[in-house]
Amino acid sequence: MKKIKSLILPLLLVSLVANAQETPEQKAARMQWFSDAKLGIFIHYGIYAVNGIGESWSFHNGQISYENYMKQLNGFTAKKYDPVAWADLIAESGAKYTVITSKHHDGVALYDTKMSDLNVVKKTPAKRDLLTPFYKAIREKGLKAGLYFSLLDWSQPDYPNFLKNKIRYEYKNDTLRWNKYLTFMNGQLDEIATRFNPDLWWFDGDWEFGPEQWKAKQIREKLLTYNPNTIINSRLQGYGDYDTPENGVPIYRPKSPWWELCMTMNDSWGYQPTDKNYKTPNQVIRIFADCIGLGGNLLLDIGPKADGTIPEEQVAILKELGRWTTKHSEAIYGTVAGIPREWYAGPSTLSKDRKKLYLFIDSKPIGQLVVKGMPNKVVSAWVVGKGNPLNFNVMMKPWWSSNPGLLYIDVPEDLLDEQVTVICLSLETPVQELFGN
Ligand code: H79
Repeated sequence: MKKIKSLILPLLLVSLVANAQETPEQKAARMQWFSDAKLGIFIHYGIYAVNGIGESWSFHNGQISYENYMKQLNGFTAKKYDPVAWADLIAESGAKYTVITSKHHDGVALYDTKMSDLNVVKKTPAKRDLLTPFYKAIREKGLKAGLYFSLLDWSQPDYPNFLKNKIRYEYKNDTLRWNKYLTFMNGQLDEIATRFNPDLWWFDGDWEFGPEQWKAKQIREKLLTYNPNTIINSRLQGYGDYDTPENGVPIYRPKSPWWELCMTMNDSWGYQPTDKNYKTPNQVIRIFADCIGLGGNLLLDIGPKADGTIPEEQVAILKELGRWTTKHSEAIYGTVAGIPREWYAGPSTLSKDRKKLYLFIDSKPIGQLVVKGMPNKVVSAWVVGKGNPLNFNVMMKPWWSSNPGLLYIDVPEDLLDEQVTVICLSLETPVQELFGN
């Protein structure tokens, strides 16, 4: 008994400390890398790439039978999978973190889970754990590593839901069986936490049950006990750290100070060769500017092929994004949300000391740029990534008026970027925090 007590007590203490209510300052410190990172790359890699069909949803919604969906296991080779090349490309894009599917709703784990045979090591010709070498490569690059994990598992025999019109059992009629599922799921969470120690947990599929059923609070406490610095997305029934709008660009600033838009490059999360509806690099970059201008991050998705190669359209977008983020890095990383659109009709960011204002010019200007209503005096202006000084003048500011007037800035056409030009205004005083950023 004494022995057991001596084991349990330290564990209890550690968990109490980890779960003690965080102060806002402590939370801000935990979230700091995420706030500064701005760009992440999401990876949906799974057996759905074999036929190039919808990830998990295709069988759930009856577009393909479960049996035929699972036949894709036999074609998942990962033959040309090169995690170092993936990490290089992700770093080149300017992303500071990545989130990869450890297991989608179809239940196929990308690592050698001991909780079930349904994993790429046991059930596919890939025959190996694909996550470990990727995590190694990502961390060697100094990037943060996140993991996507589906709470729901439509393949697990003890999970109540299966197909859209076919359930295994009614949850409330068999809580014993549900608890078996929770044991299984928590077993996988324990494996992932101890094996990979993610910097970020990206949950999905929480909508099928409520916080009490998932025991969401306990999940959160457990993950923070494993790693007090980890970050959890919002899809844990109210127990996450930041908001995750999906495929919808916010127009107004979201309420949460931390948020991340997850977005597909075409209309698919996984590899679907028939889906050629790709956003152009220009569209992606402008959406990215919109996100960071509103204080958020962009988690941009790629869907590798079953052999592990990344489709060329996706590579092209990442490379052009990389050119642009490298050139404009000072306007991106470590910044905060910019000034309101009433002041400047485009996205903008501010340096942390709020004395450098970055204006994103996301279409070709006719005449001068104009900033209206900003009381801070401009000391100098230049083109980011080039350094050319810019002329500017203030009009309509009578000496007796408190109206800041109109600030006009010349932006010569030959200085424009092919995608989005960024100019920096160095200010005499910091922009006031009027908008909660
Ligand atoms: O992994 C990708 C998608 O497979 C997965 N999340 C991204 C990152 C995803 N797809 N859809 N969803 C998540 C949300 C789905 C919501 C719905 Fe519903 C499920 C719409 C209809 C069924 C929830 C339940 C909302 C309405 C009912």
